[in-house]
Amino acid sequence: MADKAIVGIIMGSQSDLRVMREAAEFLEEMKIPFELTIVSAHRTPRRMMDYASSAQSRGLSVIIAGAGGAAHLPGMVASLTSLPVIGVPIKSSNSIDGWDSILSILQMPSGVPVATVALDGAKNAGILAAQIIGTKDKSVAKKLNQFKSTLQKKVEKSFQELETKGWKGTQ
Ligand code: RP5
Repeated sequence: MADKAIVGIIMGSQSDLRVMREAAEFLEEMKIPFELTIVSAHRTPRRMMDYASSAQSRGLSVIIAGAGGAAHLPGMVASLTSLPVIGVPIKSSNSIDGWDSILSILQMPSGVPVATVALDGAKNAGILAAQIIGTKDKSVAKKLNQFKSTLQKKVEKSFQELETKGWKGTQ
C-alpha cells in the first residue's frame, strides 16, 4: 500500500495471520493505509518496545494487536503508547479454550485500557479501527455508513424471506 500507514496491525506469531488477515482485509476495503507485521511480546520483547514506543511518531493513529494463550502483546503495547490499542484474543495452538487469550487481553489494570474484541474477532477490530479513523476522516465515515447500511439490508432481506414463507417475524 503506497500511502503512509495510519493503522498498525501486529500479532504475536505468523500462526495468528489466519485470524488477523480479516482486520487487514476490512481496512483495505475502507482504503485505510495500514502496516502489518509480527511482533512477539515474549520472543521479541525489544522489537515490541521499539514498535510501540515509535508508533505515534511514525504516524500511526491506532494499533490492532492480536495474540493467543498468554496473550501479553496488546496490554504491553498499550503500556508503551498513548495510541488506542484494540486487542484481538486468538484461540491459538497454545490456548486452552480461548478464555486464557480473552482474559489476558481484557483484564487490564486501571489506566491502561485495551479495547478487546471477541475471540478471533479480527474483523471487528478492523471495523473499530476504521470507526476511530472515521471520527476525523469524512470519506472513511461515509464508507462506514455504507457498510452499516449493507448490514441492515442483509437482515431486512432475511426477515422478509421468512415473512414470504408465512412465518411471522418479531413485531
Ligand atoms: C502467542 O502464542 C501468539 O500470539 C500465538 O497466538 C501463540 C502461538 O504461537 P506459535 O507457537 O504458533 O508461534 O504468543
